[in-house]
Amino acid sequence: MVTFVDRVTLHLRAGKGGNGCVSVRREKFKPLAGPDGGNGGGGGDVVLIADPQVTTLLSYHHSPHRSAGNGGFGMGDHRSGAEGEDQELPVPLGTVVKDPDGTVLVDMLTPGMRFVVAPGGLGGLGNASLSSPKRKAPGFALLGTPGWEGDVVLELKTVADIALVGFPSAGKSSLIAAVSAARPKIADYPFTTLHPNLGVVQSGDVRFTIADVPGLIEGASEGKGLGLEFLRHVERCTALVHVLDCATLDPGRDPLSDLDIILAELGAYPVPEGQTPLLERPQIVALNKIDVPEARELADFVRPDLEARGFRVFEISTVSRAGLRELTFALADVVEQHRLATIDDAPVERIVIRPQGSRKDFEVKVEGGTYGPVYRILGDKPVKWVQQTDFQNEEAVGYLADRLARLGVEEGLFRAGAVAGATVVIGPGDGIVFDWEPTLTSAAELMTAPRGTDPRLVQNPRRTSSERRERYHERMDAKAEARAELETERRAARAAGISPDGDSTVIDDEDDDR
Ligand SMILES: Nc1nc2c(ncn2[C@@H]2O[C@H](COP(=O)(O)OP(=O)(O)OP(=O)(O)O)[C@@H](O)[C@H]2O)c(=O)[nH]1
Ligand SMILES: [Mg+2]
Repeated sequence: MVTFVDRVTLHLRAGKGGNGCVSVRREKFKPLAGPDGGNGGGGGDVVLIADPQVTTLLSYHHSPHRSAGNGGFGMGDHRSGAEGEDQELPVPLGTVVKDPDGTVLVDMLTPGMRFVVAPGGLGGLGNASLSSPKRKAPGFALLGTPGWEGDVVLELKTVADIALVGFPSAGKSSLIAAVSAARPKIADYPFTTLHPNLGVVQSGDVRFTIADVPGLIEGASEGKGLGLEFLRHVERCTALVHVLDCATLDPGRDPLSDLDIILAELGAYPVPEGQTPLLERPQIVALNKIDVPEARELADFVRPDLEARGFRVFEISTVSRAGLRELTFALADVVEQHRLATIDDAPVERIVIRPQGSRKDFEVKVEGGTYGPVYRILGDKPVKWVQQTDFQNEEAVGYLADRLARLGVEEGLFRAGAVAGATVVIGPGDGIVFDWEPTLTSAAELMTAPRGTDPRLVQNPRRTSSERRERYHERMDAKAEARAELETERRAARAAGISPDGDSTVIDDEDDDR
């Protein structure tokens, strides 16, 4: 089985950002001279670069896992962590980058064009950067966030002005070899060409590119032969050349019926939206192999028919080079015309940025769970902030609560109907789960507490005065109840004529009340 390397799936991992540092400066007579923890370095990006020197995706086929370097940790004395090293991946011109769902992310058309396909994570801020007039010595730093991780699909679409189409062994590769410096494989068995060849033709002062595609046969649109898969390489061509074999000895084949079959197959090829269908582009017929006498006769015979159908017809031989000059001049003309016509609406470089999620900062989604509703907070910022939080450090958790509150998450939860104790999840999937405690909103800056702690997270063992009052009332009610019970018992005993021997407690109790 032959492997075609014009489509690969890359597994990418950008670098993780380095963690920020918690450090306090010490001086001889000033042991706590302010925070000096440096920031973590950013994670390296994975960058695609359109490189004219690269012609295949072969290297990515062999090693599809690529990753960029992690950022270094921040250090004391305001030293920042090192930036993670970028991973630069050169790709051929005409590479289309898609996400696994098939959405086009970018078209690498201009030489030198760079596209950050997997952005690195952010470095975490150190406690020096986190300090503010209100929070003079933070006892925490932010963690670095993970870099982008996922798959993208690279698809190579050869960018050629002219595409050669035709049956296997019609002489397409021979024609490229005859008019350009390209040296594709040529042989007299079908399907010699397994992936497109590209040649550059200089005709007068016009320079254009010409590509062949593997031979087409009847039923190619249903996958026969090599199928129509390779036609995506000619999607962007200006014009098509039908190379017709006039010297074939196959019974039942002649240039006219060959052309009809190819036309039917090309008509079945769906071009991407916004592009001209293949059959509506300029088409030229090249009757090949006229160095063979019978072929020349046949060519002369079918020529009027083809011209009557509106095709420009050239009789050529790639062996004797007959008719090649005329053909290349005609092709140069078509390309030139097309270039002049499209000069105004030159393709604007369109870079589709990776979908950024929702436009709003965050959204609250209510989901049903086994133990009541789950409130899911989705949004780039909250998810990023959670990634930056060191959950071992209460002060850092308090800082997260403040940031969420400032973004309006508390309010959003209220509006979604959340009550205290509700289950809240931040981020997609399992995310970070916690029980909602609305009191966390109050500003941390107003409280004083040792570094690394946040008083709002400490469970206070002392009862509040309202709690104490409640307890007192409860006790009093219970007492009154017990007294009423004893009273009824005593009455019952008296009525039954039993001497009130064991009544001392009741008497005591009455004494107490007086
Ligand atoms: N006599 C003669 N033979 C030719 C001419 N052009 C090509 N051939 C022969 O035809 C055969 C097929 O040529 P290729 O150029 O490989 O044909 P192709 O269209 O690229 O074929 P596939 O790649 O299989 O689709 C080879 O044996 C060539 O030598 C020509 O002008 N005259
Ligand atoms: Mg070929």
